Amino acid sequence: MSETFTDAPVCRRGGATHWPAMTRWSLPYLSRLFQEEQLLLTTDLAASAPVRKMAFPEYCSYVARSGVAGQRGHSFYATYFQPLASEKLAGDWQLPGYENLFLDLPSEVVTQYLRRFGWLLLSPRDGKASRHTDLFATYAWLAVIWGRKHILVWSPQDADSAPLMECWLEAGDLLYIPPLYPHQIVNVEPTLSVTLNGIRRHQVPQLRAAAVADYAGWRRHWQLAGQQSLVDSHFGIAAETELH
Ligand SMILES: O=C(O)CCC(=O)C(=O)O
Repeated sequence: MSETFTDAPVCRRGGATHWPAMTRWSLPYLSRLFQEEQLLLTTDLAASAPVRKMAFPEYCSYVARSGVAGQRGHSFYATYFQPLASEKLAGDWQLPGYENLFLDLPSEVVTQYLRRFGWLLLSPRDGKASRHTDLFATYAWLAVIWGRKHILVWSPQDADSAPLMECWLEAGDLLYIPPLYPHQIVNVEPTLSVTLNGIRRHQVPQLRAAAVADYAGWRRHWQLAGQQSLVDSHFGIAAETELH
């Protein structure tokens, strides 16, 4: 299903409540599933480099402890935990139906896309992403599985003014953030969410410009996945970079 919607931030209350993840993805369940995983932790998902490593089960206990009354100062946040392409989670979550041209790529590239543009975000209370815009001028959707987030979104044209949107996102809620809209997120409770970046047809020129402007970053992103030339041709980036 493809959904028409304007390029403005939109919160869809209860948009993900039907996902099996809502009842399945408890901390003990995920801890068992990813017990071999090592996470890189940062103190600000949007701004700081990783500061330490932690085994996934240990991080789950850390997240749980942060929710206990009187416990403060749990600010480590796991970066780049990207299991959306994982068979272990398949069927538990759904694409919300926003138009997304990455999904028109061949299936092996779509798998790499889900790995590189999809995140399972597991945050302790107070885990944060300071104000930022998302990579390569992509939009993002974000669904909360459990917990609560405080979110501010600014208009790109008016980024120095008051936020355009303030909302508290709760279990089952789904948020759409358009490309280049600055946003800031604080997890006010231990929170599990899923986010995926995508691109709509009319946004492709913005993606192309951003990818050409940071071609080294774009290349790193897709070279690791071994799919760079295919993705470049799909979005007309190959033609642009030949000109520059
Ligand atoms: O939800 C969060 O905690 C941060 C997510 C975010 O801002 C992003 O993935 O760009």
